[in-house]
Amino acid sequence: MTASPLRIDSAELRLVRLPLLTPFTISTGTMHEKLFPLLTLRANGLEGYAEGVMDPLPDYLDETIAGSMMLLRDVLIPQLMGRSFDNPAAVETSLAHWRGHYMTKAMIEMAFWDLWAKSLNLPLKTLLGGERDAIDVGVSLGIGPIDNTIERAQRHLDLGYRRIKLKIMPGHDVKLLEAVRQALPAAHLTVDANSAYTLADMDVLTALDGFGLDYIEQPLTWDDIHDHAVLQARMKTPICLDECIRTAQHARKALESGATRVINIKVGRVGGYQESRRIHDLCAAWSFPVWCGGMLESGIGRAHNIHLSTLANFRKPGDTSSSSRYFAKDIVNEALEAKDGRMPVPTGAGIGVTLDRTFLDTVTVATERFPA
Ligand code: OSB
Ligand code: MG
Repeated sequence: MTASPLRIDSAELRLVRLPLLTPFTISTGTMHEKLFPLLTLRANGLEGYAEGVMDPLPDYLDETIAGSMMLLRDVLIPQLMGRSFDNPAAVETSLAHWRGHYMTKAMIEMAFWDLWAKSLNLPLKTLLGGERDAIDVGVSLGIGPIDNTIERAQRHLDLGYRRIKLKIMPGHDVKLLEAVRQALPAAHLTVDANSAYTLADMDVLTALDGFGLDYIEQPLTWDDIHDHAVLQARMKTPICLDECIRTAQHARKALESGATRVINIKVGRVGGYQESRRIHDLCAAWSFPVWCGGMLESGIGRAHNIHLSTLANFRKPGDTSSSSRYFAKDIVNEALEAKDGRMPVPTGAGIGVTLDRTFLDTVTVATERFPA
């Protein structure tokens, strides 16, 4: 395949607000709506799309929507205008000078991959080296009353979802798991604490070993790999890192120190597909699996997550469940719906989904165009 360079001639940055069908509660707080920046890059009459996974406030990780949009508007997008890139690696190199801001840089890298795949008239998964036509998915269930959580877990297992992830926090952990495990003895269960515990909670954390969990996701502080290594040495259940892993270097240190045995890769969290593939390959070399997490994305981010999940070492079900679980209406025309716990990979060029522009306009809070 021979690709010609793509010259970025214009861009659009929107802030989009989609109401959530049900509020989503994790240890750090409750989300009532999905607010996100949506980036369009244009070249050769084609458009590439990506959405940002940062929250309004720095409560999951340290990036924010306001900070991200400032950086995109004032620095990153103006630097792209009129420039030609041979491939995604050249885009990544052009962003390498800037420290941190992995979610913000991911938006540009991901939108370029979509554009590049469209210019070659290929599905993104093909360019990434993915094989599958559908991916295994589970669901992530927010914090709620125990009875209601069991009912939701049962309903999603009945729909065929391959694994149930329960959000936990201090005071909402061992009792929850006793009840859920009793009701669902054979289910693939995991928990995600979003950094709510410390090593002072060792008794509660080691008690989680008794519930046959596939793994325990990000129990400790968001940027503390070392303490996860201390904890893993005391637990049988594999630790899965999410927040701690922003780069392949973080992944290497976590693997070498014994802090993790499975990694949740979110392409929007780690700066894009190239860093995602490095983390994926590194885990494969250690014979540890990865899986694809989610951030309640719209159809744009959801389609990106699906393509990433086609790589071979995504060996555990991801969080990319049906769009209709989150939104009454999505901003893409194509349905992204799982059947029997399998999410089909969109087959069109690029990410394979198109914007419903009429609906998108009704949920757009602000739009900026480049050049202005
Ligand atoms: O830790 O994986 C997480 C949602 C918001 C913030 C953090 C996380 C999540 C989820 C939801 O678990 C996954 C999804 O359904 O998209
Ligand atoms: Mg998580």
